[in-house]
Amino acid sequence: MNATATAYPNIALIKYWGKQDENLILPATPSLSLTLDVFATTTTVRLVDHEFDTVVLNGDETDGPFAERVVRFLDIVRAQSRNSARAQVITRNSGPTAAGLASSSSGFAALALAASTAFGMELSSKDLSRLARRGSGSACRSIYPGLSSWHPGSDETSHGEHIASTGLDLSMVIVMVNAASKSISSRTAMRFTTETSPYYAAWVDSSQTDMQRALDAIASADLPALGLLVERNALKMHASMLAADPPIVYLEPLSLELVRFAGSLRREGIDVFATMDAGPNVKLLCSSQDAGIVAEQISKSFDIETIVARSGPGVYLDDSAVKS
Ligand code: 2P0
Repeated sequence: MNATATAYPNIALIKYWGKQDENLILPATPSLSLTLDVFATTTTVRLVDHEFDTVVLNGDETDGPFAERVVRFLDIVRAQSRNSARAQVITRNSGPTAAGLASSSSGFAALALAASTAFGMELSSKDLSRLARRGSGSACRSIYPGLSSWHPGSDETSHGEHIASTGLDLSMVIVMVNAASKSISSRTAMRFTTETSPYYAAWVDSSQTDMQRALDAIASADLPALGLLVERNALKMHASMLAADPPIVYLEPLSLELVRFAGSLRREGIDVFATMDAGPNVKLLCSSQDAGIVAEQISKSFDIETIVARSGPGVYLDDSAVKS
């Protein structure tokens, strides 16, 4: 069978940074994210009569670390489906790859749905999320539209969950500080932080409280309360990385300038809050109503590209491309 699936990246509001189990990809902390409506990944999986899997990323056949991760993921799908066929995987990111813009979340969510379907499985959202988690932890949240959470637990219980929408209509203004691929993968950086940062235990500890407070702020549709938690949670994650050995410095001077700029917009009455992932790019969380003003204010003060992202859909099959 062939199957094609599309998924969108999610950006964490409360971050996943650190694992309890590297092999099963079980997180040390709870996390919360917004799936976006930009930078989709579309992936086709085709079962083939060959001895090897092949991987085509953005038009080029590849056999580097990304392809190795895809093959390891296909091994999990083969074991679950009891089907030993090899596959051709053709995947395309419409946004930058590995630039801290969550390409692995959309990538492994799309691959989980395309591969499980091509290998003959029909998984529930929960089981699809558990499978996507094995490819990349954050991918388990891109199964769902809009807001979703992910809790630590066992292989059975650790999966994404959709959070019903409340009165909040959230957007993110993505500020492209640098679209180049990161110099150190988030997986390796996470491991260095876990193993060497003296602040890691404090990070894990405070994540529990941040998560509960963020869920409460969402339930009461309180954007300022949510936003302040989001900004501080990101800075705490980066503080834990900065203290690792070797230090992990994803942020650039402009990233920090943009954090300050969000603060100055707040003083002018706009509810906008910065968050940064494993890269220098800054995402500004705000209401959808304010997203245009925020993007305009950035363009006036900085010579830099912005992209307005709204709440996006969960992973879906492109039925027209599914063939027996
Ligand atoms: C997140 N990030 O919650 C956090 C915040 C980056 C910073 O999830 O090792 O690519 O494949 O499970 O999912 C990036 O890590 O790591 C990430 P693996 P992943 O979105």
